[in-house]
Order: sequence, then C-alpha cells, then structure tokens
Amino acid sequence: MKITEIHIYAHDLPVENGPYTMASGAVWALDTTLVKLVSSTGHVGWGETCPIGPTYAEAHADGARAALNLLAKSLIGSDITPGQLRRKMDSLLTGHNYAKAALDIAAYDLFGKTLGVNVADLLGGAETNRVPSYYATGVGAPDDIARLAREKHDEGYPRLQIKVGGRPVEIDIETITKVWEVVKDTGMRLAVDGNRGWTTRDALRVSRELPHIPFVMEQPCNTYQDLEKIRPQVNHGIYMDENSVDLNTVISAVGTDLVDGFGMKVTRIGGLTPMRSFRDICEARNIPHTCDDSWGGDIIAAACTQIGATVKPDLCEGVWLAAPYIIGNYDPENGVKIIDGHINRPTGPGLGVTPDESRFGAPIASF
Ligand code: 0XW
Ligand code: MG
Repeated sequence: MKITEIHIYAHDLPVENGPYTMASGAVWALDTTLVKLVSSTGHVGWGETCPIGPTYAEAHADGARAALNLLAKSLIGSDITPGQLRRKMDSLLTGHNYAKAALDIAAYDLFGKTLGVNVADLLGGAETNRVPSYYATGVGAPDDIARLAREKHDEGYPRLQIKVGGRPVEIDIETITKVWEVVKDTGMRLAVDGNRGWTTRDALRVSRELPHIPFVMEQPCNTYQDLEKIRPQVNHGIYMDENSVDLNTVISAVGTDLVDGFGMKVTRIGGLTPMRSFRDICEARNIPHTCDDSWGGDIIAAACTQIGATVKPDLCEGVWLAAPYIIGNYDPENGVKIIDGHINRPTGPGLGVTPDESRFGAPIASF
C-alpha cells in the first residue's frame, strides 16, 4: 500500500487559564502542525507535532512545517509501513526528529486503520486501557503549588511534577518542602522538573538540603555534561528529559548509568518507531519513564496514550497530556480526556481518534 496524498495543516491551541509556566518562560498559545496521509486504499492517517514555543527544545512550529514540506513531496508513492517510511525520511533529511515524528505517527494511524488494528497492538499490545497520567504544576508560589498538590491528589493523580527553576533556588526549596508536607502520607510520587533551569550549584544544594524527600530530579540542569557532573554528588534519582534527543543519546545515558529514568517526548525522539525502541531499551535495564509530548491536541494525546499503555506497568511513570489546557477535542466522540488522573485509551483502529478536520481549515500545503 502506498501513500497517495499528504496534507499539512496549521492550528492554534490557546492555553486555557494560561499562561503555562516553566523555567524557560511562559506560553499563552501554541502553534500545532497536523499531517494527513491518504493511502492507495483510501484510508486516512493523522499525525501531529507541537513544540512548546521556540526555546523549550531545538524545535519550532515553522521549522516543523519547513521540514514536513521538504519531506512530503518525496514521500508520495512510498510504502505506508512505519519502518520503511522512517528509513526513507532519514534518506531525505538528517535530524529534525520532531518533524518526522508527525509523519511517523500518521503512518502508524494509517497502517492501523488499514488493518483494523489499534496502534497499541501494533506496538506490542496494551497492558491497560486506563493509563496513569501525572500533573505538571507550572512554576508558582510555594503555598499555591502545595494547594494544587492536594487538589491533584484528591482528583486521583498518582504522580505530581513540580516545576522549578528560573528564580531564586530558595523558593524552589520552600515549594518542594511545602508540597511534601501535603503529600507525604498519600503515596503520590514526586518529580521536580528544572527544565534545564538550575545551575549545577543549585541542583547540588537542593539535593543536600532535602535528602529526606523522595523526589526524582528531572532535567535539573542544561546539558548532558552538567548531569555527568552532579550524578556522583546527589542523593536523588536523576531523570533525563530535554537532553534525550535521540536513541543514541538514550543508549549512552542508560549504558553509562547516568540516569535513573526519563521524561520522554514522542516527537522529540522521532515518533512511535524510535519510541518503541526507547521503551524496550528502558525495559531491558529496568528504567522507569514517562510517555509525553511537549504539547498537542488529540492526535498527540492518542499517540502518547497508545505507547504509554504498552509500557511495563511498574516502569510507566505516566502519560502527560496538554488536554487540561485545551478547550474541546479534535474528535468530538472519542477525544482523549483525563478522568480521575487517568486516561481512557481509545481502542478503535489506528490511534482510535478521528479528528473533525473542519476545525483545521484549509491545508497550508498539499502533495
Ligand atoms: C510537563 N511536560 C511533559 C509538558 C511541557 O511541555 C513540559 C514537559 C516537561 O516535562 O518538561
Ligand atoms: Mg520535563
């Protein structure tokens, strides 16, 4: 089966009750890019990629669209199987994983819809139809974040990610301490995400001053080398997020015992094809990880949920979705939602969601 049409769409996702804040700044609206693949059998598959602004990672919306334009014109007539598509894309463009990811996700959706098989089954099989999520707080005042922690625990979230960085580290220490006072007897797991915002000095100080609080430090500092520097000196587990840009980096980080886990983004690593290899590398070394993305609507949400459902349950640190910040769903019927801190996995063929494409307007490019 061959790809006969590719359409690229741009769509605005305003942040409900924004802004969303991280160490690197605040975002009020996100610019997402969708791709629609049509096959020679008339089946349709959707993909999406939505960088959270231009400074979170080496990714931005116009960059995704430029790369997708370049790729799409040479992919008409290619086989729809994700593995073959992956190699073809790599022969046309080096790097740009976050753009290729949209086509890779669309190929899984298309392949699944063509076979009448759900994407989780294509990825090895779902362990659950109720996938745990986690809540990410944003950078905020200590008392506000502690209040939010209680609220999210009561809503049923099994895990909380506290955002820190970009301000005096004393406020971060106070925030973590106040959250711990609220959740310490609840079993709620904690990650403290610096989003590259701490110096190694700050990370060492936090770990020294809070040895009794069992959080993991997610991407505390800017570089891979920063993590190597603090690794032998901290009390807390280290999770890598932004630095894990490709499978090669993941193999090095796992193989050298640099990290205890990952916050992983499906689009950063290049889509569901490399994400399934990542999942298997982690399982081989018993390493927990999330299955997230930086932002995105129902297509990204479904892709993260499908792969998240296939992770060995005791290694699954949850699937983060932007859904709480987005008004409505692309798919009015099977849109992906978080209920009681968990996500009901869409079980229909492909990703299990079918967007109402009238929401996206006319394609910005068609091939
Ligand atoms: C919480 N997230 C998964 C969503 C935002 O894009 C940031 C990200 C993270 O963990 O860094
Ligand atoms: Mg993170």
